[in-house]
Amino acid sequence: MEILHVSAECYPVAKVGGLGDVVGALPKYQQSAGAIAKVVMPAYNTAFREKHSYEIVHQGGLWLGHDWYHFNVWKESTNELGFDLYQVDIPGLLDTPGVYGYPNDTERFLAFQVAVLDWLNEWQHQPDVIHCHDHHTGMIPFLLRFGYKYSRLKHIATVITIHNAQYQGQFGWDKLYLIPSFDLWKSGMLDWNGAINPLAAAIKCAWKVNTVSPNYMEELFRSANGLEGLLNAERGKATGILNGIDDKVWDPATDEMIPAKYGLKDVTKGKKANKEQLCKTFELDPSLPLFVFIGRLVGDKGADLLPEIIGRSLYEHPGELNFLILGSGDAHTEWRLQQARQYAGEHFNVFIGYNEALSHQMYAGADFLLMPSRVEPCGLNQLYALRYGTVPLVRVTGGLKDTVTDFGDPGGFGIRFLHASTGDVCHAIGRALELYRSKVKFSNIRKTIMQLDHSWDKAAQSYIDLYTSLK
Ligand code: NHF
Repeated sequence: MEILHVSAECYPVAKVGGLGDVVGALPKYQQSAGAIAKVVMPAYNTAFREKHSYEIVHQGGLWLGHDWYHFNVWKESTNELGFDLYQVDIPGLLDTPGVYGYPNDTERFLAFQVAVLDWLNEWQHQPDVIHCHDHHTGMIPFLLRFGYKYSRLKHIATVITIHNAQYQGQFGWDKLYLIPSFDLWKSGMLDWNGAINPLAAAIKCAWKVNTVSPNYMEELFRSANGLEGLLNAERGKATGILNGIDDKVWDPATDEMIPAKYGLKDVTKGKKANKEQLCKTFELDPSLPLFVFIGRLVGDKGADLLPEIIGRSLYEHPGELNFLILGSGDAHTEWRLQQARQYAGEHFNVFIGYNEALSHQMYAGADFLLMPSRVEPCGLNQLYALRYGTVPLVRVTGGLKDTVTDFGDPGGFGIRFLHASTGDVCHAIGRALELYRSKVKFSNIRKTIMQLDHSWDKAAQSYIDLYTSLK
């Protein structure tokens, strides 16, 4: 079985969020499970591009409305990712330093998808399954089904994975002329609530629809930013498969990015050494429990609550805990956190930006991870935290509900709360402090969580089973 993943992100080539981690890991594990898995993505102008060599495997051209673009498909030569990586280079459109956020994103990703299909149309080597990820690749199932140019490819099964239904890529009907190669009477398949909606088109046209945790799929049936009616209509082909993590990149015993590596047997000692390093760098008190938040500082993740949570917790538990935050996003939240530094003195610090090595050090050195997410389709951070013996405090939503139990329940290990509110999070922090004080219980929980298996092995097989059911 041969699978081609089509995605806007793939770690380590280009990553904005969890989508990049998934597409950088899943194909490796699918290969280990006996399938052939490849990835095709845009060729952005990134550091990765500079450092690697490529061979051109295809050259073509496409019309985007009235504009003609040349494109090349490159194959990365060293194959160091553990799978074949193809990149679509469209000079003047895709060769941007960043992934998203450009005024012509609609045009950029439409051109990317058309280039992928034009290439596949002429390639001898066609996959059995095209696995699309999120709305940036959502036009592919539509074009494969209805694009008259692509009749050679119609037999290829398509799967769309929804990583976050908040983003659907809608654009106006005035841009219909940008979409090539289909009869206008099929345009109803593109429509949802009066706009062209690539995610809706994918849900309508893909052979299977899935999302990244079973509970998030249940939530989507109830409310999916306007797509719930459609998802319910397509219920028969919808499923949820829990993401895994790359347990080779995220391995506390071998992680090159953390100062003191620790094995599964020696949680406490290794944790202490990492925490001391981290607290030294960020001028925090290493004798206190350390709570961290890692990720995008946006409303979906509940990051706007952080300044208040920190202020209130430090007031309620003076001199009893530290906070450290890593991330970037909403400018106002960034500014409020930087301001909070002034009143929280030695008990709080923040690093605004993206810093991969620091994120590893924080999982390794922290005692608790905060995830007050309003929306969390799967969440990978809680899984990284578990692997590094850091206890997650999570809102019971999406994949967080599927992966974190509460230490108050028999056999439970994390801390769960109901609402993305300061009150709920602060209450959870109070419970965390109690747990921290019960030294033996806390240490046992750490040992337990480090041994949970969240690798991709299981999910990779579930995806292969899903593809097999399509034959
Ligand atoms: O884990 C990868 C990620 C999810 O919850 C995460 C999210 C975006 O919001 O599937 O995609």
